[in-house]
Amino acid sequence: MKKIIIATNNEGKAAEFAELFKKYGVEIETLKDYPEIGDIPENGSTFEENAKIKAHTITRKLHLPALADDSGLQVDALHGQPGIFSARYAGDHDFAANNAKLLSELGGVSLEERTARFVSTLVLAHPDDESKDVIVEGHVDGLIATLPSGDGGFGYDPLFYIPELEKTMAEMTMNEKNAISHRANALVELEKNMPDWIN
Ligand code: ITT
Repeated sequence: MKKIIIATNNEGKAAEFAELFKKYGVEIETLKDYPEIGDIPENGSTFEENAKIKAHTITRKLHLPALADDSGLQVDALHGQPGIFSARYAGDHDFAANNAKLLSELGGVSLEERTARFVSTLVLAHPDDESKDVIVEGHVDGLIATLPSGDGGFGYDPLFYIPELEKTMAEMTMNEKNAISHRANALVELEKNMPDWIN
């Protein structure tokens, strides 16, 4: 069976990728299966740079295909913040604190002006040749709600409201989220650009 290492420690992302890859019969492993790799410093200045850092840390150490996602929330009223700092906006991977800070920064901003998008940049990295990497991006538009709602998903999902579905992402099942999410949309782009070397 084909195996791809997903360059993530985020269990929410890993669960979504496992579901999204089911139909390919691809075996998924994550950084949790390779504790010797340790923390990867994400010191790039764009989603793409950070995704490359994560993917290449794995390919250089393991010489296996690696897929990295660098993602985040861009809020228009905050000039695109938290952006690449989404995971550590208030506290490192402290989702409750990050959501509380977002609500406080948006205090007094009307619902119509709370437009935002989730962005996901994926890098599928060749085991030994970085020139053969595939880089794609996906996004999903929504609004930042005034109160958190729902307990599914992770991160900013309880505040990310999709008007067409009248739900926050945390109120969706994983299948509903995977039908519209930034990561799923990026994966559709990856499918269109799947490299021959993957076989
Ligand atoms: P890895 O680097 O180990 O993959 P991470 O959580 O640090 O995990 P990122 O550096 O890409 O991942 O940061 C993404 C942050 O953006 C994530 O921690 C959330 O705060 C937010 N985010 C990304 N996708 C999201 C989603 O689908 N739902 C809610 N929040 C999301």
